[in-house]
Amino acid sequence: MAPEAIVAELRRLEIETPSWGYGNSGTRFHVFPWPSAARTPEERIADAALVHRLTAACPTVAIHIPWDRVDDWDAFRAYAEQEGVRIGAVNPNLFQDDRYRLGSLAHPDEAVRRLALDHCLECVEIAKRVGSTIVSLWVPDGTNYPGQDDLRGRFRRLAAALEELYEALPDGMRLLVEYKFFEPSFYSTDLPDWGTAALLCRRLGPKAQVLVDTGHHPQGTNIEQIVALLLEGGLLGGFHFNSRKYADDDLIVGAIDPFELFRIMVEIAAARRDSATSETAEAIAFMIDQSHNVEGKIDAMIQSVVNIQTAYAKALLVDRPKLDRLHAAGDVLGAHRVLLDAYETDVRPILLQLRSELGVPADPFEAYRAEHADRLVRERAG
Ligand code: LRH
Ligand code: MN
Repeated sequence: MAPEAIVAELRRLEIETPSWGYGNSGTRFHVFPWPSAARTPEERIADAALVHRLTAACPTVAIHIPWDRVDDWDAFRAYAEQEGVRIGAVNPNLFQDDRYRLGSLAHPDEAVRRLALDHCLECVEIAKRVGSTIVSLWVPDGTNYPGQDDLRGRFRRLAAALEELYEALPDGMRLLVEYKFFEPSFYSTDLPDWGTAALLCRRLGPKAQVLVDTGHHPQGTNIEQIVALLLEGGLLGGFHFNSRKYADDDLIVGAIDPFELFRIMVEIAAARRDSATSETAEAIAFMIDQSHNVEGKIDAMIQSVVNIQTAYAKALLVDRPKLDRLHAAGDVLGAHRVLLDAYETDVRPILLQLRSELGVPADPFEAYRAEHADRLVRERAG
């Protein structure tokens, strides 16, 4: 693809940032406060809007309930739009209530399942109020010991709850189902992998699709193959981009394994060129889900956006016709080297062209540090 065509494709790449990525966050060991970290839903929106002003690539911000609960959703929506962003995916929270000890939607007790489902249904109502078209659901449920509960019984309870939630979705709204192979449960997880998520989404209907969080797989998992299969099945709804070395580390996307991120974006670029999968591939929600424990929040988010744009630009450079020819010829290394050629190409000139066309700083990371970092520390002191 020619550089100007790649710039045109990059202009269409919208990346949603997570409100929770702008606040102080940490591990169970400690939360290190960052002087300019956002403290309120409004400050988190303002920081997301600043990232959008500096990159022109992040027009929406995901919210998490109750972390971002406000009294007046109309005013909150208006504030976001006045700041230049829209509210994106609404994320229910099924992991921070004492009553969820044995689970939420899969809990043995009907009353607790009702409580959890009512929270998810409230998130559908919030999505309607703020103009969001996505409810992004991670179900943390599971067990810690063999025999603790009936694994098929838990699945049936989860499926029944999701059916009721699905019925509440208005047209035009999607339910993204996020899987994770372990944590906070350490023996079984009721929604552990893409297969279980796909099974549930097929049962629910076309408004339900699978969300791939890149930190939610066992070591060694071929995530780009999962992405390819979900695209082939019309089931890939979105991503929670981050990276990890060990477990669900939620580090900056592309920081640990940029070649993996490139391979994922290669599958997306290919699917967008294929009429059999382009509709699904065009509707993918590219969302970031990270926790910035020892670094600045806004500059970390900007670096994440740059890493995703870089990986996608390299993916768009893959010489498809040559690759198809070498696939047909069975030229193993010839085909492999077509990907290497693209991956090893410096796309920074293309990204500079993109930013000049979009009227944003040539280096948004440095622009943030030079023009905003100290101001925010002063404004948020005390
Ligand atoms: C779970 C998860 C989920 C969010 C949470 C912040 O690990 O990825 O997407 O709700 O992180
Ligand atoms: Mn996630």
